[in-house]
Amino acid sequence: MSELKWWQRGVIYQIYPRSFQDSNGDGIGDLPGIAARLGYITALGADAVWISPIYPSPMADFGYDVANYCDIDPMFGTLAEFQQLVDHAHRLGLEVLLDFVPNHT
Ligand SMILES: [Ca+2]
Repeated sequence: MSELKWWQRGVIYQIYPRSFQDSNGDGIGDLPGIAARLGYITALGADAVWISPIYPSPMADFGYDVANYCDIDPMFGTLAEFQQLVDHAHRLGLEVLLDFVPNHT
């Protein structure tokens, strides 16, 4: 059992950002909202969070139609806010997974 990697034995909590937690009152969940709830997710016993697509997108398919894998859609926040989220997660001992849509095929 101890030879297994964290992703082989861990509990992964998947987050759909749009409906998870809005932090700025626009009605759309965002990265600061996720960051604000990481302690709660840790308390549930999760080892990692898996965040559904947060990349820039024309949103014809609610973010799964990714336009750029190297940035954050403004409705969810900024790259700086994403880095803050990752840093906060790591301080809590949480791993962070991002959705790579071609894996869905
Ligand atoms: Ca928002």
